Amino acid sequence: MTQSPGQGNALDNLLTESRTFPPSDEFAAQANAQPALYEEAKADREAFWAKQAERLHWDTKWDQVLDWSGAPFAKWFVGGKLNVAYNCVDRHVESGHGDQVAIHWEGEPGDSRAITYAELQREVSKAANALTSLGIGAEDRVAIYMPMVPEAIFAMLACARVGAMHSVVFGGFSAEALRTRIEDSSCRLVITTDGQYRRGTPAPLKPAVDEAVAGAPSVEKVIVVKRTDTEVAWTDKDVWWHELVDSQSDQHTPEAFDSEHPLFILYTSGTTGKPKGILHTSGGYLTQASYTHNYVFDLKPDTDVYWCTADIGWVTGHSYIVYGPLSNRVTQVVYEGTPNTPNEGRHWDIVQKYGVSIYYTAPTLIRTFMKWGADIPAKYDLSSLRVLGSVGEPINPEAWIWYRENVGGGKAPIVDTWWQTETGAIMISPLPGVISAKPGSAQQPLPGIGAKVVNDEGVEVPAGGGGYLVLDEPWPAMLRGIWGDEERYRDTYWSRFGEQGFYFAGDGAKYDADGDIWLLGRVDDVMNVSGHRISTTEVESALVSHPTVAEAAVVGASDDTTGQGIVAFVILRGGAGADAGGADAIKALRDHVAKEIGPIAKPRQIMVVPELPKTRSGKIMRRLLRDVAENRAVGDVTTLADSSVMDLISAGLQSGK
Ligand code: 6R9
Repeated sequence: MTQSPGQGNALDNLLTESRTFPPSDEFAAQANAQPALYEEAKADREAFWAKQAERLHWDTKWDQVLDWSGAPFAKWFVGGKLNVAYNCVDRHVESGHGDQVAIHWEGEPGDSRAITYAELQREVSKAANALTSLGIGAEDRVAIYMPMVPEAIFAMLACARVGAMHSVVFGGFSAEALRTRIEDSSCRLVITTDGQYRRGTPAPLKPAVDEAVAGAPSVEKVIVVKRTDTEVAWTDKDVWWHELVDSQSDQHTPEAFDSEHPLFILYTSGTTGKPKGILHTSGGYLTQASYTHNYVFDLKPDTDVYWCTADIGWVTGHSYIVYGPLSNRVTQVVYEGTPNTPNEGRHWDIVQKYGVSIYYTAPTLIRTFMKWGADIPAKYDLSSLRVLGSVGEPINPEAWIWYRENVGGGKAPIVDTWWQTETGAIMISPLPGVISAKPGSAQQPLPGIGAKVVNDEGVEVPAGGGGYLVLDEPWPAMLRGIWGDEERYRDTYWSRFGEQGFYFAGDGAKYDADGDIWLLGRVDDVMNVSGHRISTTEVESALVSHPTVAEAAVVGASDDTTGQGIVAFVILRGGAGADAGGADAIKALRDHVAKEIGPIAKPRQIMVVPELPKTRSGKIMRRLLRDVAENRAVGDVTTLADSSVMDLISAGLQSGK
């Protein structure tokens, strides 16, 4: 079901925002990005991207920048060969930066480790040798299910080094979610830890792997990193990381792979229950990750300390912790834990400790910091911060201003970066030092990127108009498909505006009077909870798999902290018993969803209803349920098969049933 774009009252406030924050002369003078970059890209897009690809080391140069003859399947830097891990590690050692810290790793309990590029090279080489010793090589799939420990990054780079594809599964996902992802891409190997620190206490992780692997026959081995020293059950597939990897040689010669060699699969929610395995390849992906990281964050590799707070289980962790930053020889902080352990000042303590100068996070966390109070960051020296970033969902102007004032000292430029798992790298964002920032707007496509807001017919809307966000030119880091499902790739992204050949992003958007782009949230049945994509169907399937539930409908309702909150409407089965709608039963349903998908998918609220509003063709009208969930008067009910259903629902909810 499609909502009309631009819905939602919180977003109306967004669009009345008119403040702008021009860059200081001082910042502009030293910025990596200059206004000419836009001109250059416009003059010759392919030449522009070829120039960006020169940022990398190629063993064999490409002979064609873009081959779009098989659209919508792109090939970038055709004929080129490179090794992605060599580009992120070895070449920095070879250029004399082996002693530079690549990763300041900060464990949640307070342990820490500084890893230089020379050490990173040794660790990745050992891990690559370990993979080879297990027979893992080009195009094999490796699932990585780990917390934010250094070995997670070593593992990703080791896969890239031997040409295997990693499929990182967020450590907060359930055993069942892990199993379906392992199965979908037939992973041969899983890399995990015994446990993970969560809010100050070790929680087991390996049991979920045991459960998943028991139902996933493709898995031959499981490598286990000892992190929490939690006792774990052992199977004959298991091998300790420290036993397997530590004994390997720290010398490894990287092989050059084709520019279009697959690099990774990352699963993301779509509009059906089954997550999509988004496929990314090597040369184009790394080019755009590197280019955007350099210009959007104004990275100065010799002096900056960069920190992206994402988890490697999400695309932001892939492109802006691992591939973009390391290809640019960053010095970065990687933090293992939660922002309020041991207290709500933990992030600011880390900024102060390492002198973080670039900080990239999500609006949901900024709003949480707001709730905790400005007095917390005020206790720390945050004067090292010079660029702030935001990603994952629209940032409301209040949060933007709070971020600028209380974290950025009233002067650090904020980059609001719009992109997706599918786009692989940032697509729309102001360039710091060039563009006057506008709170709440991602503003302009980056040089080299084509993005537009169009109406239902695919015609670009005028300034002030709203519609759908589309990408009208292929881009280097674009997905190369959905794993094992070519048809779904075409259907999901390329059929909506097939005639025009536009990529349909699934987001509503609007131009303001200046022609700047404002993102308005998803227009499909994908919710955005704390920046995480979760489909309504996924949660619905989890609910109806519980024996007491007959039918379920799920909507994303606006939420002050998490952007959207999951609200479920359920019809109970006839024989479910008198207590099935009681508090305990509701809790059991929430826990059931957590078990099926993961705690992030737990509904904020579950309402038991006698009926669901449906059209004559049987489609659930989520728009009406959203009205109920957001405490609004219920909108137009004329297309309902039975228009009295909404009265029934409202009456039932009022009487507390
Ligand atoms: C990188 C990432 C993608 C969806 C996207 C959109 C939303 C991301 C945004 C934003 C407004 C921003 N989104 N960044 N909306 N402003 N700056 O988040 O990837 O997890 O695939 O989510 O997130 O709705 O379509 P992913």
